[in-house]
Amino acid sequence: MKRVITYGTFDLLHYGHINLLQRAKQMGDYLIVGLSTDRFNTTKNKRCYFTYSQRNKLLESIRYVDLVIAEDCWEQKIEDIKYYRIDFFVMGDDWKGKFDFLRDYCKVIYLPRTPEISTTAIKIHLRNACSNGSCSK
Ligand code: C2G
Repeated sequence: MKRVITYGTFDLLHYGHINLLQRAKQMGDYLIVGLSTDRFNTTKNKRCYFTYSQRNKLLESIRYVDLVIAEDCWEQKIEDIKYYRIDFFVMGDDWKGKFDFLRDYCKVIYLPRTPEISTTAIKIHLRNACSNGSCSK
């Protein structure tokens, strides 16, 4: 059984996230997602719309995802890879090079991001729509 892991915040879940998770799962047979906790997100300077438990619920509903674990710090990845006997570490290529040190423990793969969508873009679009009165309340 080939085991894959990826990490992220996955706030305001969108099809760019799903594209990543789908391709990550295709690398093997079992996909683990390290989901950033609310506390860890503050260190990433990310303010989430959904809480950890809400984001966890969404991720666990995705058929590509087999297990969700908490990502609470940058330093846990090596231990996670050892503990879960990971074969592939997969991230979007906005992280290209940042996790090459994990090559000592498993294969590291960076996949092309889905370019036109992001959680930040969604927030900006909605903020602009609401400020010019075009969002229905
Ligand atoms: N992603 C993507 N295409 C997008 C948006 C995101 O492929 N349009 C990918 C990212 O490259 C990442 C994953 O989806 O691999 C999750 O993205 P985020 O939730 O933004 O995660 P991030 O804040 O980058 O946290 O330790 C790693 C960090 O936790 C990653």
